[in-house]
Amino acid sequence: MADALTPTKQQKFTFGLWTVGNIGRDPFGEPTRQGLNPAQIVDLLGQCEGTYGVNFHDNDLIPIDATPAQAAQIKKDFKKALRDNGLVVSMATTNLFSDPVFKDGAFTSNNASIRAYAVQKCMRAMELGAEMGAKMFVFWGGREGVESDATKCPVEAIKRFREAIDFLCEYSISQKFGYKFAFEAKPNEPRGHIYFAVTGSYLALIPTLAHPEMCGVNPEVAHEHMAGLNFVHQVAAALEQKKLFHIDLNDQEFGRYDQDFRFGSANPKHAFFLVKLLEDSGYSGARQFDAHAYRQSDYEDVKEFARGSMRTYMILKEKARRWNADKEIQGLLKQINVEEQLLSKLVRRFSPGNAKKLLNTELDRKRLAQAPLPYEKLDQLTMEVLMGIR
Ligand code: GCO
Ligand code: MN
Ligand code: MN
Repeated sequence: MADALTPTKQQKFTFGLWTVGNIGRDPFGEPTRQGLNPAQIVDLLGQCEGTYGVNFHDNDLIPIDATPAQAAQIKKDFKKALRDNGLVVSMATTNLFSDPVFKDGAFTSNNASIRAYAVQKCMRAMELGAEMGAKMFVFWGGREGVESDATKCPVEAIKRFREAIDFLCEYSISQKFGYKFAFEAKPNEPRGHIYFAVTGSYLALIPTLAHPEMCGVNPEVAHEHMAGLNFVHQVAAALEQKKLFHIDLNDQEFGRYDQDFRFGSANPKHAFFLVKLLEDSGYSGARQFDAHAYRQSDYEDVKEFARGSMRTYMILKEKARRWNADKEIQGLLKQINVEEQLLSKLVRRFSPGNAKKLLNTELDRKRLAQAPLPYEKLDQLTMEVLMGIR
């Protein structure tokens, strides 16, 4: 029976072909699951109620060395599976990291021909994505980095990256693809050091691009946690600049390798504040689960992974609703947000008159420091909402 915890299309929950299609390979071990083809992955997602869409890297759909006839057949089967399962393609991206040609980067490679090949590969991936209906294009520069700074100039790398993106923005406009670009940061893995290590790096780059209006970010929980950061604050920075175009939801223990755990499974408290932020802000983009099931899982369990990702989001959404409706919590929020109309007006905008008035205002720091801040109580009530007894 549908209730507040039943995932709906309204949340735009999506999965990459590479997520539920992950075969359980890791740097130390062989695959533990048989590979599924793209149409089979779409069928699997179709069995997970509430899924809205599916995303892909060019080569998740069409292998890099497929013949034109093979490509045509794969696309046909994939489109049929999308129709049969009522799913859309909400985002597309380019694999600029798997092939050996990208071993030292794509847009930032030291080799001009490799940089040109990377741009060309993106142009083709954009066309493929557009054919499938995607309007969002993600850039994750997995190989854009170094192991040693002896090997590449980090300033030059930024310039090369910008040049590629400016070119591709123009290409999208000229082809009328209607794409928005979303940049995804990660501090390391698979490179020792990756450029544009955190979402803030891209937020700083975007205003320097030729088409900043087309460009935003695709922050991922695990990536900012790998950098030891508070993910919620990174997302808030993007939201505040109207640059949250897409989001990758998963989870990650701090200080570990890139774990890609099921959303909310490692840090439910952070996940709660994230969902609350997304819901309170009215974020309307896709919510992609960029994670994969444990290596031990079979495909039945992979479905549980996908369903669990959406269900956890819905549960946290319901918790956020409860938190917002909780009278005691709201009372505390009122108490800690001390309003002072005249002073707020004074500091809202500089003028010589306001500056003078402010300098002449008596503000008693000892009295101000005494205002109570019952944050222990507020956090405990939050935890009680989260732990399910409130
Ligand atoms: C990772 C990344 C990728 C990207 C994907 C889409 O750590 O492997 O998160 O999964 O999200 O390449 O850009
Ligand atoms: Mn990742
Ligand atoms: Mn990701």
